[in-house]
Amino acid sequence: MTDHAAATAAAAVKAAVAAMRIETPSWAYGNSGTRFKVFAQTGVPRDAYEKVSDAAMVHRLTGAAPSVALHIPWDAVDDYADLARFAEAEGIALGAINPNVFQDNDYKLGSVCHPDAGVRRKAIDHLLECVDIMDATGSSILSLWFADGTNYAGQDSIAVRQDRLATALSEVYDRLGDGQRMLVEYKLFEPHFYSMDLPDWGTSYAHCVALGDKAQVLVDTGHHAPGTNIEFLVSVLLRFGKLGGFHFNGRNYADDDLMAGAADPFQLFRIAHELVRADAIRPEANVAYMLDQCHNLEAKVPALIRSVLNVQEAVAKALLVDTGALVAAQQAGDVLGAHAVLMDAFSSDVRPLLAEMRVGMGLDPDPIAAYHRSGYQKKIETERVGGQQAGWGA
Ligand code: LRH
Ligand code: MN
Repeated sequence: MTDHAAATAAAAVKAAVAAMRIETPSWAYGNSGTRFKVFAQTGVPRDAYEKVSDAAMVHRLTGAAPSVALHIPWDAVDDYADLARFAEAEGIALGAINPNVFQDNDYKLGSVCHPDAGVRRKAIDHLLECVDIMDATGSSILSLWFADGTNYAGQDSIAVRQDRLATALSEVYDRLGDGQRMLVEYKLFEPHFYSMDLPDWGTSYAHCVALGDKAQVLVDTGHHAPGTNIEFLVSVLLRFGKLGGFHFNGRNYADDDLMAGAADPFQLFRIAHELVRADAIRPEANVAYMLDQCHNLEAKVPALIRSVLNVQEAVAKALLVDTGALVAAQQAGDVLGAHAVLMDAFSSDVRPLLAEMRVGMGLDPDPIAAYHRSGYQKKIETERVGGQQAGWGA
């Protein structure tokens, strides 16, 4: 590749990564853990406003995280428009609205799939309330995840629960306003261990097709059976225009919710490769790139900064794939040659290029170092004393 071609390619990578937006999750700033223990951390936010401030700090240092997703009621406030104004003043926006129909005692046997019509009504009303919140915050995404499922064969009718799910989704779909859409997340197991009513991309896809254009599939990278080829389903969903967005995180075993790219950076790269090939990185492609993580041991704000950088690095490597050489090798049936083209890109060190990109954006080339130099961690640990630390309240 000539120097000029290399410079042009580098500029294109920097421009594409700089334009990418990665939404952080409010709940990642709060305390989290497992059923064994939640290790509270000093400096953790006590309310949605402080979570927004932490998300704004991630954006200030990365320039890539201009919105924060909310989870209701974990982020419930009296005045959502005021919270949106506060976020704007902090330099970010409020993003996807996540209803919570998995923590109320009434939802033991499910929420929208529950055998009892009264419980289903309660759940649907909460989903509708979250669309009202979208109207107040200016959010365009209703991000739906249902813990609904069963633990033993015969516990309930798989088919009847699907009817209940379809009925609920359809009522909420009809409530969506202009510019609003619903993303339907699936999960193979947990908290149920025989059936989940939305266990896989196919079930979510089928419901989204039945609903219409405003319904798309949300791919949480931690929600698949071990060995699942996630980039394959991503490619298929893109082909059918039904890939609404991601919850990026890292996992080794189950829904570990570790930092994106920390456990399997090669998988994140392969997913990014399918996104780049489909020209789906640019904001206009309308794929919602979001993180969904829990920082049970590590400091939360720097962990989210690290995760944003990991996604940027995976995408930058994918943008470096020599597409011409790849297609030529694929057409020629040159198995090793084609694989080598991809591995060349994956093996390239994109960190200097991304550091350059940040300098070009007026940012510190090393956001993690900048965070430690900022004194922000000390500040929040000193200021945020007393009150009820945010968490999952589970
Ligand atoms: C379920 C899930 C879902 C969120 C929750 C915080 O495992 O991925 O996206 O509601 O985590
Ligand atoms: Mn998720």
